Amino acid sequence: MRPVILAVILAVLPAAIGPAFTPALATSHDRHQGHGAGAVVTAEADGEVRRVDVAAGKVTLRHGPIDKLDMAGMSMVFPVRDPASLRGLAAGDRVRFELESNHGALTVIAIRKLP
Ligand SMILES: [Cu+2]
Repeated sequence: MRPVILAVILAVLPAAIGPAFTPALATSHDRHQGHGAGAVVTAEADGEVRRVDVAAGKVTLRHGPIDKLDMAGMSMVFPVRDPASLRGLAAGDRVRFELESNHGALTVIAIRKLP
C-alpha cells in the first residue's frame, strides 16, 4: 500500500506547492500582478492622470502606495471597465479611482476627477 500512497503524494505535491515557488518577476508591475491571486479584491486610491486613451479604454495613472494590493507607488497603464468614464479627463488631472484585482489582473472600475 505504501508505495501507492507515496506515488499519489508525489503526483499532487508539485501542483499544491508550485505557486509558492514562482520566482520573483522582474518588474514591480509584474510583481504586484501576483498579489491577490485567487481572489477578487478592490481598493481605492488617489492618483494623477498621465495619459488618457478612450478608444483603447486605457488610462495611465501615477499613484502612491496601495497597501491593500501590495503595490508600491508608480506610474502605470490600467485597462478601464467603462471607457466612457474617461471622458473629460486629461493629463494632469487629480483623480480618485477604484481598482479591482481579479486573480491579479488589475482594472480601473471607477474614476472621478478631484476638485
Ligand atoms: Cu501600480
